[in-house]
Amino acid sequence: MDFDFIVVGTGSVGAAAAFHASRSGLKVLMVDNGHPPHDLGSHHGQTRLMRHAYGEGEKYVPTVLRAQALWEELERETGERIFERTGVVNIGPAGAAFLGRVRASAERWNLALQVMGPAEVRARWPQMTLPDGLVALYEPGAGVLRSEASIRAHVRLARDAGAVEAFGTPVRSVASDGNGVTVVADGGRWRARKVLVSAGTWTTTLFPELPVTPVRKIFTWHETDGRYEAVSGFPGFVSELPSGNQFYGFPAEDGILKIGRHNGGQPIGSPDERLPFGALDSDAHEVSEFLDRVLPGVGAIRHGASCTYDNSPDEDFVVDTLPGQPDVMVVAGLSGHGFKFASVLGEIAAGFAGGRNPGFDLSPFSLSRFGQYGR
Ligand code: PYC
Repeated sequence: MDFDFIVVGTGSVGAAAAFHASRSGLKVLMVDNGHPPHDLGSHHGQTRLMRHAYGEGEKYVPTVLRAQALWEELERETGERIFERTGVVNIGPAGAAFLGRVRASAERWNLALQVMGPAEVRARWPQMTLPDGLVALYEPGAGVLRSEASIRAHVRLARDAGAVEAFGTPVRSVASDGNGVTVVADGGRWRARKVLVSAGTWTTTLFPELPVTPVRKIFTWHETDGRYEAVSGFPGFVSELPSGNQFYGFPAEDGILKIGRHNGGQPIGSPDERLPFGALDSDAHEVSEFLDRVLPGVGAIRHGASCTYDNSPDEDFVVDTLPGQPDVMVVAGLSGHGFKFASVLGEIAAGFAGGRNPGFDLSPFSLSRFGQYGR
């Protein structure tokens, strides 16, 4: 056997998995199509939101709290800026299911959450206008993660702990035979006891039968007048408008505010079908509805980028072994809200490699919830 553990896709989850596994003494190979961090997948663009009172469901809260602790450990160990507690405000129609789940998560897990109406929002953030019928749930313990910085840190620490790398190396197949797993790549063929496939859109290239749809998404950076920075108390935000469209964004940095639309986008069949920002006429107007209605003082687009969401049918994660291949774990379908979990998903994958119990209920993330994958 060449390795105890091969990580196929060393992005957000893979880099964390390689770090935890190599720290636990396993012989680890990190493989990636590019040279992580890079802008080929879903982790570029500097920042991601960290939320704990989780609108996608209470089932995520135990793992997200562990993820928070691990991000803070990474920050302490490296001295890098990984997490900033800016607070995040959840905005939506008063009866929205997402907000109901934010409240339920906060209540069940005793997380600080402030309920705010339009007048309180305007008093606290005069830059923000809450359209009629919308309410805000502000989570002061939430904030912003630095995505590329954290991947760089995990890869470096994994290397320091002995992990080796095959970057710039597209993987062509991953197959288990009962005695181990063979990974075949351009320029390499290796055997390992266990493999993690955390390759984002490339996961569907390797395993097209998985219930994951890659979607091209864009986000844009906008000029502001300096009132939208975290130092001025401006928070991260996620929002659903009465139209049903969902948006997210970050406090400005150096006067530039990043924002994206969470729903919509263009389904793509493979990573190279993802067109760059500006290729579609609609790119320039993607977030206009939100800016016009909620942040009317934010200015023109300075620049934009495209990235990929890998959506599962229910937009919940897939964290499971492959049917008939119990030594191959797949983390997929992160559906645009997974980055914040990368630290804990990496720890869980390293536990899988080391034969340890995950310590979390992963049944909501099983493949068997999609009938054809039942075993
Ligand atoms: O995880 O908060 C999030 C998020 C929302 C949109 C994109 N990511």
